[in-house]
Amino acid sequence: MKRALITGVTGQDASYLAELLLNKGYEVHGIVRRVALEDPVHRLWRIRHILDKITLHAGSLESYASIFNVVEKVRPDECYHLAAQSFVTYSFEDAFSTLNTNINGTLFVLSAIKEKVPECRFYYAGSSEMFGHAKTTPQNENTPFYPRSPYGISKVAGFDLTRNFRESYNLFACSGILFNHESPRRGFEFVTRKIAIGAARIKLGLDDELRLGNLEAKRDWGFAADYVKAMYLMLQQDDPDDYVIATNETHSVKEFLELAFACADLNWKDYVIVDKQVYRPAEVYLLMGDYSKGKKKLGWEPTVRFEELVKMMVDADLKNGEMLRSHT
Ligand code: G4F
Repeated sequence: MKRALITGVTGQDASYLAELLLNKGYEVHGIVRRVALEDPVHRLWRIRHILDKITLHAGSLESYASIFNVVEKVRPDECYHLAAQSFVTYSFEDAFSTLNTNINGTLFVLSAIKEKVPECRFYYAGSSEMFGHAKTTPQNENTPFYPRSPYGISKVAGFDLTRNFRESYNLFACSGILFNHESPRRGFEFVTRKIAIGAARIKLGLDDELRLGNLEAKRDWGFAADYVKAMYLMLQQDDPDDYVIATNETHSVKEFLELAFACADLNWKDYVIVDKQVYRPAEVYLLMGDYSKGKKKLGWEPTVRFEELVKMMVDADLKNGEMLRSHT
């Protein structure tokens, strides 16, 4: 039985990845912060349904010792490093902790693997935020990085560390350059979920407005459960490599908004307030990924497109009245 270790196991992607790996017969281990173990109702909701099938270990990306101990104990065949401070807005508010957690955390995981289980295959969660103010569209594996936030900068550093460990120590280390990927399990701070919940709360009479930032920004949005399949496939290849994972479509926040509110039979213009305070100090205006390398080498393709994704998210939140009432 293969053993997988997932950092950031309480997150959206990890919840889908853990399900996928369990279905494939893996023994699944996850690293979580101690605070999450102490508050399972709020912090483990995405993996509640599989808690009896996976093993959780307390650890922190801020402590090499804790990561080292878990890697030594689990001795994984595959490690999926998904943990990060992943909210771009927050990275402007606290660049120090974002850079510290994301860069050192990646270095700690890579170093522990190099020391204890150099044969372990390693996946790094890169991001389309690394392209930032890209000079060309669509972006592929050869597009130069131009990150526009401390988060994007931290992800470029993690990408470089991953490549460096591959080239220096012969680790089987891959980076997925994943474009935005969403689902009904998306965190509440990201724009897609904020819109889906906002539309549902307005529909149920719990709110009468929704405050958003830049509606003109364009993103390539896919379905998270599709994207974790690509992570898995990267670690099953003969050689380690880096891959763009995307849908090759781009849509504005405004398009998402229009469609989401229409799914709830609402007109967004009656409720949405554009608040300049929500704008970022530096915006990424346009992202669209060319996933042809992943399609050719991994045989990967997205199965859920934009309209279906928006509807899936809004429908899920409309059905979840109890959660909506407690959400502020
Ligand atoms: O949903 P977002 O916060 O996602 P963002 O910044 O693109 O980053 C996400 O995707 C990356 C992959 O490319 C990940 F690496 C990263 O960890 C994260 O998952 O914002 C999307 C767009 C931005 O242009 C933002 O300015 O929506 C715009 N926006 C407009 N109003 C808003 C809002 N974003 C948020 N979060 N909240 C708003 O009210």
